[in-house]
Amino acid sequence: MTPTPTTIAPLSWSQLETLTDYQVDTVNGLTNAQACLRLFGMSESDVRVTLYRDNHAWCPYCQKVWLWLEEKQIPYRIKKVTMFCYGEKESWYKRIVRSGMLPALELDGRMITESDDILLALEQAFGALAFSMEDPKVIPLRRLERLLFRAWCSWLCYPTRSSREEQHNRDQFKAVVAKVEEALGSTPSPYFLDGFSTVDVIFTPYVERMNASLYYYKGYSLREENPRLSDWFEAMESRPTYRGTQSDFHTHVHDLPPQMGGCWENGEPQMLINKAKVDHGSWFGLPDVTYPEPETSRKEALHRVLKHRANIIRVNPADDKLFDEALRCALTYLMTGEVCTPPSGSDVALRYLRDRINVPRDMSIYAAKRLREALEAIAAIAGDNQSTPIPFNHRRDQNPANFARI
Ligand SMILES: N[C@@H](CCC(=O)N[C@@H](CS)C(=O)NCC(=O)O)C(=O)O
Repeated sequence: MTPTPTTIAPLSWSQLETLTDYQVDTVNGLTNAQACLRLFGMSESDVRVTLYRDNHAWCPYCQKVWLWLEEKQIPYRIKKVTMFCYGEKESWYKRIVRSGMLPALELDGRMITESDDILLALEQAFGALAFSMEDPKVIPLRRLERLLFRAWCSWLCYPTRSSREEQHNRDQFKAVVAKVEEALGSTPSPYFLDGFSTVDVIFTPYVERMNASLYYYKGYSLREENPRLSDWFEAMESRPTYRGTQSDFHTHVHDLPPQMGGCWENGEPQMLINKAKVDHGSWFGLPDVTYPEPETSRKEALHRVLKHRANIIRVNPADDKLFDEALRCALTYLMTGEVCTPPSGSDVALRYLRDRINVPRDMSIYAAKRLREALEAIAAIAGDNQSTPIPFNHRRDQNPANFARI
């Protein structure tokens, strides 16, 4: 709903600064995407590990290793690298990993690539995460995860010539999901084995991406249609480690196409409804998150925008002065609920930013929802023009070179 505009002036940047005291201890606090060093209360001399992961905190194989390290509380450094579809790969990284592939991990000076090999090496050095990757209980579940991955790709990433083919791919995927439901139901815990373990870490990245992409491109809600997976997601969301790595629907559905070589919409009525919700809101109530919203979400969103505001304004296609004022209108609304009229023509600029908030790279899931909501509410006063579409073959509109490496 469009709020009724008033004539109040937007707050100044210095007034906005007084409205947030949001702070996180990136080094010793909860799991977060901004950290470059994680110590868990230990000292820097205890660090034996460096994780090389993508700048966007999006790469699924990186998320697997990241989550494992956070769960085991292994002190580590993080070095962030650009993925090909976002910009130029850093030459220093290509010198250590020629393919440029992520993740990579340095353990006691030894470089390791391939996420499974990384987890095996970490297990050897620090012990297993409840069960070893090679435990006879774990191996069939690892195979099941790959089976699910392949069924998902077959449905999502190839165009179909008929509705029969589409139905066939959907049925194939759902048949594997039934096996996952059975595996989850075979223990009393909501996790795959008796308690949380490495198996849950292995399933997390792609099940999260499946939930988002099938909702948006196929009108199928993995999390809502499968009771065991629903309980599993809820159990995962009870863990601050997972919450810190968790992305949202908007980020995933627009990051996946260049990575996967395309994602294909089926055009069905439910799909069209879901797509409109993810792209245009309301972002609350989407099945990408179910834990309650933290009280700090608005303050977090404001804090993150303030920190990067010069670059946010610079990369926006609109005139800097116009966007500066429009952005302050949106932030004033975010923090006070007061509605100010944005400059005319700023609808496109506000929606450009709305469509480029990346979770968890920029902020956590609820902070992003609040910020998108405020940007859209103020944009709607200025007009109904949409921003330049998000590219499908690359995401160089998100080139990290435009932002400080923090
Ligand atoms: N089998 C590898 C796969 C890793 C992988 O595919 N990484 C992708 C990102 S998800 C990558 O680094 N691509 C190069 C790039 O995008 O820059 C593993 O398990 O680590």
